[in-house]
Amino acid sequence: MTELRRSVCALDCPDTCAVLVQVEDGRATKLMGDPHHPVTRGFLCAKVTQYLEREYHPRRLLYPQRRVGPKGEGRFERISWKDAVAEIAHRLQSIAAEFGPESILPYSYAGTMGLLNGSSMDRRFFHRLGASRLDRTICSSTGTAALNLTLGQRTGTEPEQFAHSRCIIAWGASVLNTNVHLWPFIVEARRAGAKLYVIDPLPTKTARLADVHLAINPGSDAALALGMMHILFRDGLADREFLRQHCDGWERVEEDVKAYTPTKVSAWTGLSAEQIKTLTRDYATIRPSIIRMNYGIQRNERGALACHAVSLLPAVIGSWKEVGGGFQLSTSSGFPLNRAALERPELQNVSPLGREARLLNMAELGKILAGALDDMPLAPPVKALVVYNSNPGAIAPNQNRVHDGLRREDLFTVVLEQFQTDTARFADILLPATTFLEHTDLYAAYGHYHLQLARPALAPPGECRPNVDVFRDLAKAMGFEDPCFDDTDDDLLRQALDSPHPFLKGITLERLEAESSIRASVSPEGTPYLPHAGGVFGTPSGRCEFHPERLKYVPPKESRLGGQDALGSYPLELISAKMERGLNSTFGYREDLNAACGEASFHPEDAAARSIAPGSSVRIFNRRGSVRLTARLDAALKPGIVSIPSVGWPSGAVDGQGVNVLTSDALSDLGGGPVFYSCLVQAELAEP
Ligand SMILES: Nc1nc2c(c(=O)[nH]1)N[C@H]1C(S)=C(S)[C@@H](COP(=O)(O)OP(=O)(O)OC[C@H]3O[C@@H](n4cnc5c(=O)[nH]c(N)nc54)[C@H](O)[C@@H]3O)O[C@H]1N2
Ligand SMILES: Nc1nc2c(c(=O)[nH]1)N[C@H]1C(S)=C(S)[C@@H](COP(=O)(O)OP(=O)(O)OC[C@H]3O[C@@H](n4cnc5c(=O)[nH]c(N)nc54)[C@H](O)[C@@H]3O)O[C@H]1N2
Ligand SMILES: [Mo]
Repeated sequence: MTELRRSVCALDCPDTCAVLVQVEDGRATKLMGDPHHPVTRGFLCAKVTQYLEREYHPRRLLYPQRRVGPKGEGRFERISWKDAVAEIAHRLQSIAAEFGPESILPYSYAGTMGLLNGSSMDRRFFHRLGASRLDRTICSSTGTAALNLTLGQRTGTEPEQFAHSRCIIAWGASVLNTNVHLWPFIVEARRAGAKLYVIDPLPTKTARLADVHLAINPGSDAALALGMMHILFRDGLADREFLRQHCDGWERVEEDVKAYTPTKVSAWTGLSAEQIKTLTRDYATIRPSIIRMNYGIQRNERGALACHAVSLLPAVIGSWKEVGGGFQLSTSSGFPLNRAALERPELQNVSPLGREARLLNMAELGKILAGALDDMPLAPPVKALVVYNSNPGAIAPNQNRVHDGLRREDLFTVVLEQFQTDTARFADILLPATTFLEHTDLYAAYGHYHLQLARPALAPPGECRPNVDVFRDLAKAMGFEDPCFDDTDDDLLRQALDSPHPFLKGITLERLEAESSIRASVSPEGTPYLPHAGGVFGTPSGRCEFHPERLKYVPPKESRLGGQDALGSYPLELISAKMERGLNSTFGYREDLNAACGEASFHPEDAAARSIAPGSSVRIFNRRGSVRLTARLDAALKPGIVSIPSVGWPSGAVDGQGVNVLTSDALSDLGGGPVFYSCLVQAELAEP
């Protein structure tokens, strides 16, 4: 018997697709995009179309296991859930008693974007325990901090409106790789004559299909945005009425940007003065115009400055007023769910700590495990690490330092996973987790405004269990008696939906059950959402805020522009951006994917200077580490830049070294985010 079941893709992606699962005799045979969903529109991306291969993969983890043999070797023996839970509870209790509960650190990110399995029972558990809190910065915290400066919230133009745009700027956004469900709306706009600009140092697939590709120097976007403001104010292209009515601080910025002449900006960005002028005129005069900025722009030392500067442009030209105008980085603020009810931060008060626990930045995991943050000893040291929904052994910066930490014999590590990743290999106890097709969850989105519910479409294989169940059991085993540890999945769903905010008005579990996807009430039914048309902003002043004291461009230290002393030794800039067929490290069990991550692209000039030919084995290195890869040549690449797709599994690389051995664990200019794309390296032919 064949039937179609509904699910929602849980992968960390702006699109959060409505998925149809074709099930024959209990086994899924095909995944499809729901044709009725307004953003999914009947298709899935290259990765999720093939997700069933992952779902039924012979290397899925099926049973709880305990480490045998040395840490990191990846040898385990099967144990029962009962023993696993008892052992974890016992170890955490004794570590908390000896070193204090803050010596325990949870480490999780968005392996699933589901709210239940991502941030509910787990948070309750760690709050009640008094464990260190994790500052979840690895992806977007720099951009979030910048949007909070400008807009005071994360709202942006909905994807459906891009069809009405006539000038579209994809700024640090590789739409076809990372946000492919926006593309059909862009195609629709282009059919009606829209012009597409791509501002990206790399010649991505999206850039190659654009009307204009501006291959900007990494980390110089703020200079470009300030240069655009210079021209907009100078040439009478600014919407002074919008600025006067709805914005603060712009008068000083108008003065300050007089210094950002096209000639000066040209030197920083590597774009010609003519390109900068044409871009600016088109942006101001071909209307409606819109900016799709993605998080690629903020993974550098000047990321927040860039996001702040670019996110001001729609206010300068008044494009927030137009359907198909404005800006999108994130739509997260469209879902003001009751997260406090899900996470229960007040449980910290009844923990042995009796107060809010310290906050540790996940982008600094290597330093944390080494026991020192910026050379200040960490007290108490971290003695236990509980990892779920994340693979820091592959994705965290300065990987050698991270692996040194994970290898520590005195660190008790628990990993909840679907596969034996490069983090799981270091586990003391390894627990098998369900996939999104196998558990209940609720999904907000960061690239559209539709809230979705998924019930299990498939039975879990072996003894796989949802994170919610595991943390519920651990709470019991630790003797936590608060009734919130008895909450069922449906209790959690109802608590999350219990929000007084008008955006969620009328969205109940019953309605979600029946409709599975419901648009948040961000605007009246059938009308487009113009988040800032009326000049309402979530900032302290309630206005769009220009911060003149921050809007001063200086190139990143670790960049060719930064002129750092290292330049002599490390003259190439590495960008390890997302790949089409991967989703961070989630598909790293695939050999073809690791092979793709084992290729570095060079401009032919940079290759020739090093006697590198296509197919050469090369060593790419800096002070932090070294990787061995196969060279590719790409004449469309900007000279001075090396591109390596991210992120493979280090254990799947020819030399066991992932790209993140090269990346820095310095932090961005605001929000404590990582700086993956501020990375200088050198390359040479490898010994055969
Ligand atoms: N297929 C696929 N989809 C994904 C992911 C994936 O791994 N694969 N990852 C998901 C996740 S976690 C996220 S956060 C989103 C991210 O989605 P994006 O932000 O779109 O992804 P990135 O590849 O990090 O960056 C986008 C582009 O920014 C460019 N870039 C790098 N530095 C600069 C700079 O200084 N200035 C400018 N203007 N551009 C720069 C990169 O070359 C890249 O092409 O995508 C999600 N979707
Ligand atoms: N060099 C470089 N490094 C990067 C980036 C880059 O662009 N370049 N991007 C950065 C960014 S933007 C991000 S967001 C991070 C992403 O880093 P992570 O958040 O660590 O994402 P993934 O690598 O996809 O790993 C997610 C893991 O969660 C597991 N998982 C999925 N669902 C569940 C579940 O329900 N339960 C449990 N227990 N496990 C589950 C998956 O099997 C997978 O191994 O990487 C960062 N690292
Ligand atoms: Mo991300």
